[in-house]
Amino acid sequence: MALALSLGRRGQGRCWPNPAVGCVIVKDGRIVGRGSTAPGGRPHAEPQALAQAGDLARGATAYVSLEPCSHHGKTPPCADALIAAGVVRVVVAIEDSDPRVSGQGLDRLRKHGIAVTTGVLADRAAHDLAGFFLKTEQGRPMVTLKMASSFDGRIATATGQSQWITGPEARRAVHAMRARHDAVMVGAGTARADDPALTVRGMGATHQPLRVVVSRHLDLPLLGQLARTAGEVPVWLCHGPGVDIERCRAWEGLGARLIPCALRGSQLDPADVLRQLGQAGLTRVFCEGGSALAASLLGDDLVDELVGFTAGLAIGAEGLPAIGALGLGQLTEAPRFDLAELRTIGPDVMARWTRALP
Ligand code: AOF
Ligand code: ZN
Repeated sequence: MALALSLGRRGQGRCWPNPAVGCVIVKDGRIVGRGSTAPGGRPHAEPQALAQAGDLARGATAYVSLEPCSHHGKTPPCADALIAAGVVRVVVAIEDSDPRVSGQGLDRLRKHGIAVTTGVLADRAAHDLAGFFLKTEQGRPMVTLKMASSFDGRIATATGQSQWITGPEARRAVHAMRARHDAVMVGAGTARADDPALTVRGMGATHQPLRVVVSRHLDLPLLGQLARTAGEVPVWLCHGPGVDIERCRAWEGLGARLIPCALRGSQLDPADVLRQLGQAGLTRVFCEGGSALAASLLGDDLVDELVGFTAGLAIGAEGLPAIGALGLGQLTEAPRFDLAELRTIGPDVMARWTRALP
C-alpha cells in the first residue's frame, strides 16, 4: 500500500478534477503490475496496473489507494475491471467520497466473492487525497499557504525588496511543491509588486500548474510575466463585479480565463473564490501570498496546510509582514496548526503544519 500511495502521489497536480490514485498488483509475493491515474484523470490507476499484470492478475491481490470506482463514467468501472481480471483480494486505503462511488465499489467487489480489506494506511491516503475529498465534500480545493520569510516574519523590506530572503535550495523546493499542485495562486498586490511568473523552473520537463490571480479590480500589469506567458501556461483571474470591460477583453485576448466571484463587503469573498475554483475542478491550490490574500484565507479558516521557509535574517517592523491583519482579540481565536514536518534546507528552515482534516 505504501507503494500504491507513492504511485498515486506522482499524479498530484495533474489529475484534477480526479484524484491521483495508485494501484499495485501482487501475485505470489511478487509485484506484477503498477499503475497511477493518468494526467487529466483518465485512465484510472487500476486498468493500467491490470494491463501490466496481464494473465498474472488471475488469483492476485490488488492494493489501491482509493476505493475502485463503480460508476460508468468516461471509462468503465474499475471494480468491474478487477472482477473480470480474476483478482481474488482487493486492499483499499480509503473509501471514495464521490457520491457515484462511495461504498458501492466495495459492495460490487464483495458481491463477486472478492475479499476486501479497507483502512490500510488510511491516514496517509486521507492526506494525499485531501484536495479531492475537500472538493467532493465541501466544494473547494485544498489550500496550502506557503511563505518564505525572515526570522521576524517579513516578506520584503519597506522599499519592497524581497529577492532573495531564502536561499536557492529553498526556492528549488518551492518549485518542486508547485509541480505537485493543480494551481499556484497569488493576490493582485503580489502580482503587481513582484511580477512573478509562478511557473515551475529548473526541474526538467515537468508539469506546469496553472496560475490563479485573485484581483478584485483586475488591475494587473498587461506587460508583466503572467501576461506574457498566458498563452503557454493557463492564467485564471478571479475578479469582482463591475470590472472595466477593456481590461477583461485585454486579458481574454491574451488567453486568460476570467472567473467572476462574489464580494463580501468591499473585498472578494475568499470562500466564493475557492468555491469557483472547486467548481472549475481544482483540487490542490498552492497559495504564495501576499499578505492580504493570506489574511483573508486564514481569517475564514480556508487554509489546510502551512509551509514556511524561514531565513536567518531580521528585517524589522518597517518590513512587509507575511500575513495582514486578522483582527484577533484572543489568542484562542488564532488559527492553529499541527507541526507535520521540520527540516533544514540549505541555510534555511522548512516547517510544514497541517490543519486537522475532515
Ligand atoms: C478509481 N481509480 O485511478 C481514480 C478514481 O470522470 P471519471 O469517469 O473518470 O470518474 C472520476 C471519478 O472516479 C472520481 O470522482 C473518483 O470518484 C474516481 N477516481 N477511481 O477507481 C482511479 N482516479
Ligand atoms: Zn476507476
